Amino acid sequence: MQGELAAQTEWDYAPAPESREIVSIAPEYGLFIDGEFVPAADGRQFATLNPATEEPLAQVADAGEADVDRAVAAARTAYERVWGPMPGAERAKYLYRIARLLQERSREFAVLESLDNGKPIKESRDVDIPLAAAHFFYHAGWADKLEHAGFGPSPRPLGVAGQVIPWNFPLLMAAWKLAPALAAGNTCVLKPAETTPLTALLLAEVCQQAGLPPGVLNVTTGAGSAGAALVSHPGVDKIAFTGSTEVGKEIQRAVAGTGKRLTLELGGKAANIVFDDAPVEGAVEGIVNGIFFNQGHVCCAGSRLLVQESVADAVLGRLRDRLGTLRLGDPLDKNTDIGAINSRQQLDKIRALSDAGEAEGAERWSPPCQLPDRGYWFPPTLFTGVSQSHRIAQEEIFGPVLSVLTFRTPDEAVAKANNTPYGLSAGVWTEKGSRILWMAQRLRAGVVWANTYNRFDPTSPFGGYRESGFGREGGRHGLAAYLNA
Ligand code: TAP
Repeated sequence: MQGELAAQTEWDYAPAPESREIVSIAPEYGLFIDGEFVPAADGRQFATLNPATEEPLAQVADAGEADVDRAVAAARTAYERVWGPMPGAERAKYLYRIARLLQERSREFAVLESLDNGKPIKESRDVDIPLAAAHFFYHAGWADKLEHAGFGPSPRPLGVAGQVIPWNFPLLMAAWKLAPALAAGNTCVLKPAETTPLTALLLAEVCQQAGLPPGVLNVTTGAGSAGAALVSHPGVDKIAFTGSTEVGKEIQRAVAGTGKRLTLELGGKAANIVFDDAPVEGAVEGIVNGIFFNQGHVCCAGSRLLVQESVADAVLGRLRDRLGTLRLGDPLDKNTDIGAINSRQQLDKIRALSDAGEAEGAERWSPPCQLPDRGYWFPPTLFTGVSQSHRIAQEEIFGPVLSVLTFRTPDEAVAKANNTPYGLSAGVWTEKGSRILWMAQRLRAGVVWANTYNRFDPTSPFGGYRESGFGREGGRHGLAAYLNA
C-alpha cells in the first residue's frame, strides 16, 4: 500500500504500521453537553471518514440551534456557579490532570488523529499530541498567577467562550483554544471541524476522567451551521475562530456591534526566504518541513519559496533530490512522510489551484510517485517560473504544493514576501544575524522563523496581520484574549 516516491532502490523499507487496536472507536458519538454525551435534539448525525481509505469511522451527532443553546446555557451555569468563582489554584489542578491524561493516553490520541485526519502517525505522535499536552501544562501554570501577568491587579474572565476550530490540527487547535480560556476562568463551547470531530470527543472523555465540573467544556460537533449558531448566540461573550479568511470575515460581520470579543486566526501564504549564504542542506530540510509537513495543511506553511537567484539552481536541484526520498502512503505507517489529504473537497481545491498554476504558465514538477488507489492523495508538487500575479503565488492552496520565486537583493525579497493579502508567518535562511534582524523588521508577518521553520511552543504568541486575522494565541499575549483587564 505504501506508494514510494523515489525510483526503486536496491533496498526498501519494511512496513512499520502502528497498531490501530490501541483505540476503540464507537459506532456513534453524541454531543458533549453539561458533562454528558447526548444525542442531537433532532437526532441528526453525520459520518466521519478515514481520508486514507474513504471508510466511515463513526456516526457523529450533528448539533442544531437547540443543541448549541443547551450547550451555551450549560456553560453559563458552570461559569457562574463553579468555574468563575473557583480559585485559580484549584482550576490549575484540573488543567494539570488533563495534561497528564493526554500524555498517558497519547498513543490512543495519535492513532485516532491519524485515522480521522489522514496525517502521518509520526507527526500526530511527535508533534500534535505532545504540543496539546504542553499547552495544558503551560496554561495550568498561569491559572493562579493571573494577577501577576501584567493585566492589572485583578483581571476577570470574560464568561462563555465559543470556539470554532479547523481540521488541520484537530486536537492541537482544541488545546490552543481551551487551555488559556479555562486557565483564565472562562467556560467553553467548542465546535470542531466536521471532518475531524473524534479527538475533540476523546478530549471530552478525558475531561470527564479528570473530573472537570459539568458544563465547563461542551463540544457541539456538526457542520458550518453549528459554528454559525454558536457565533451568533447571544449568550456567548467571546468568539475564537481558526479557519479560512472567508469564514473569518463572515464571523466578523456576525459579531460586529454585539460587544462580543473576537480573535481570528486565518489563512496565510508565507514566504520561506533562502539567501545565497544559507547552508543548503539545512535550508532544504526547512523548505521541506515548511510546506510538506501535515500535507501542507498548515496556515503558516512556507508555501512560497523565495530563493536568491545566484543559488536557485543549486537549491532546487537538492530540493528535487530530497523530494524523491519522501514516502507517501498509509498514515499509520511510522515511515510515512506524507499522508492523505483531509477531504475530497480539499483535494478538489488543491487540484483546481494546481491546474490554474499550469494554465497561467508556471512549470509543474513532482517526483515519480504512485498514489494509493483509494482515499484522497496529492503528490508533493513544485512550481517554478511562478510570477507574483499567479494565483498559486497569491492564494492559500493548503496542500503539498510549493511555488518557487527568485530574488536578487534583500529589498526585493522583502517586497515579494509582503506582496500577498496575508501576514501570518515567514522564514529566513542566512548565516548573517544582522540580516535576520533586518528582514524580521521589514517582513509583515506575525511570526518570523530564522534558520528553522514551523516551530511551535505554548509560551510563544502566534497570530497574524491583515487577512491572516488578529489576536494572539499562546504565551502571555494569548491569555489577554480571555481576560477583562
Ligand atoms: P472553514 O470553512 O473556515 O472551517 C473552519 C471551521 O469553521 C470549521 O469548524 C467549519 O465547520 C466552521 N465553519 C464553517 N462555516 C462557518 C460559519 N459560517 N460560521 C462559523 N463557523 C463556520 O475552512 P474549511 O472549509 O475547512 O477550509 C477551506 C479553506 O480554508 C482551506 O482550503 C484552507 O485554505 C483554509 N483553512 C485555513 C485554516 C487555517 S488554520 N488558517 C484552517 C482550515 C482551513 P465545518 O468543518 O463543518 O465546515
